[in-house]
Formats: sequence, structure tokens, C-alpha cells
Amino acid sequence: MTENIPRIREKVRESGADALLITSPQNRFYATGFPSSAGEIIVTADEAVLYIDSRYFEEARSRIKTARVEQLVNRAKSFEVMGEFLKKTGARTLAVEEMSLSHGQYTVYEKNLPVELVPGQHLMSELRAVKSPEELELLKNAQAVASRSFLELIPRISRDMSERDVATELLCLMLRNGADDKAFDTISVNAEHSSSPHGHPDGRKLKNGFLTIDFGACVAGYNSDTTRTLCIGEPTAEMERVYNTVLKAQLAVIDAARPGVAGKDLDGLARRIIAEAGYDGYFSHSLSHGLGIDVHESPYCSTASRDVLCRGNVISDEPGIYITGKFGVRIEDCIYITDSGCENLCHLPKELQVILA
Ligand SMILES: [Mn+2]
Repeated sequence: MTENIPRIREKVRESGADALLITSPQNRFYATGFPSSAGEIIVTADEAVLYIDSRYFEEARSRIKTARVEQLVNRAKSFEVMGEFLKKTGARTLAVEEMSLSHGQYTVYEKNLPVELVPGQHLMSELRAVKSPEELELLKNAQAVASRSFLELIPRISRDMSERDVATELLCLMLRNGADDKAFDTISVNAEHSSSPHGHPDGRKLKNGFLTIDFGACVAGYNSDTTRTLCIGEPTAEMERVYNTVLKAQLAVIDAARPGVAGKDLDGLARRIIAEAGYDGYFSHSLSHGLGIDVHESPYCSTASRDVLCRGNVISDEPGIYITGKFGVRIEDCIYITDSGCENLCHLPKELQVILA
């Protein structure tokens, strides 16, 4: 796993920040390639120090090459050591992850460090939004595990199973195929329940209607995110019309996604296709989010988004139509933004697939 400390130091230098404090497990992992449940990293333009306790210290010191690793004994001592380091660098402000620190944690840092805390969340989210070639490989690998598992799942689905059974079976397949964990709780919703975009799978037996499955694998710290909507029994004309509308919007986004496109315009494109088919107002969530170490990260494509796509982004493309009391359809792939367009990370078929008819 790559250490991204050099990229972070460069970002700190470019932004003019005095120093950056990394506190979240995700950003710590991104920085060091080393998973840990605790620890803090201070990064300046010239150096980086990881403060970590005895549970991780030896392994961290032997594996991490781009940051100095210091063992921490207790909280009071850690503030003293971090404070001394900050003084030595001449830092007067410290950029922090203001969106993930609790109010309590923020207050403790503010009280115990000899610097002014300033917002720094955007530094890490901007960096993480642009994937390195190695990160792209990790994302493709997670997607491959999830896709293989889904293909193995389809012939195992039977009318004896519940939504929850489908989710459990898929999790077993993903773990057997090499996932370290699921990326998030699988959504498996059938018939009228499929009108809940993030419905919780229940214990009732499957019946005729759509079966929407939104699932992901986490492999080596990187996630996949995919949705397919299958049809149990033959679809009605309305079901086919809704499915094909969502598919048309989903494919149009793949055609349009490229560097320089605004997130809100991509969202608007899908929304317009759905509205023109007569389903204005039935696409009730945003089109897209970035994906990586977190399942939801920058950039975002929504009606309110101010993000503009650039090469290296990996984003979801997941329009849907949800008709309360009837059914819902969502189709989702994750795509990588290339120099001139995008590459779909997911190769699962998308035509309406009828099962158990
Ligand atoms: Mn998604």
C-alpha cells in the first residue's frame, strides 16, 4: 500500500497552511497505508510525524517510511510532545479535520495545543478525490470481487429466500471471493419495498416484482458500490418503461462524464431524462458520490454540487425512480474519469434480467 505522505506535504505547501493534523482513521490510512484505530499525524510542508500508542508502535515504525513515528505514552504527554513539535516548526495555525472531529475532541485540541485551529478538511478530501494508479487498481479489485459474487448470487436466488437471505448469501459469497468485509450493509428490497431507496432487508419471502440489490465489497481498505435491479417473474409494461428510463439516464451519464463537467450538470442530465419520461420528482436522491477508502467521499454530483469533475475521480452513477406503494428501480456503476471521458469499473450486464419466471 502506498504512503501518501509526500502528496499531503505537497498539498500543505501549495495551500500555504502552516501544518495539518490528521485524526480520522480513513485519512491516517490514506497517509500511511497502515490501518490503525488511534493515532495522530502532523504534516508540514517539510516533514511528517505520526504519534501512535504502544499497540501499533513497533509495526508502524517498521512499515512507515515517509513519516517519523513516535510512541505515545499518555494524553497529557502527547499534547506536550505535539506542542513542542509545532513550536519548533514555527506553525501558528493548525489545519484540522473539522468535519470528523467531535466538538469534544476539537475543544481538547484547542485547549492543549499552542496554535490556532483552522478548517483543513478540504485539503484531504481534495487529495483523496483524485485517485493514483495504485488506488485505481485497488478499486478495480474490490469491484471485481463484488461483481463475481453477484454473478454467483443470481442462480442461487429462490422464492424460498427473503430479502435478508439474499443479503446474507451475497455477503458470504463476497467474503469467500476475497473481500475483507462488506463496504456497507447490503440493500436488498423486493416488490413494493423497492420504492425505499435505502430500505432495510426484511424476513418475508421473495415475491413477483423488482428486486433491487445495492452492494459493495471492501478489499485492502478500498470499496466498491454497485446496484442492480432484477425482476422476479415477468415485468408489467410500466415496470419495463421505468426500468428502461433509469437505464437510459444511467447510460447518458456514462456518455457525458469527463473532466470539466460540473457535478450539478451531470445530475441535471439524468434528472431531465427521467422527468421527460414522465417521472419528474420520482428521482429523490442525488446522482453520484465519490468512492474510495470511504463509500461516500468527494466529489459529489447533486443539484447543489459545486464540484467539477477531473481526471482521476471515481464516482458512482446511480439514477433511480421510486414510486411509493408500487416499486422502485436503481442502476449503479462506479466510473473512473479519464483524460477524455470515463472508464466503467463495473462490467455486470444492465439489461432487465427476469429471474424465477
Ligand atoms: Mn452509491
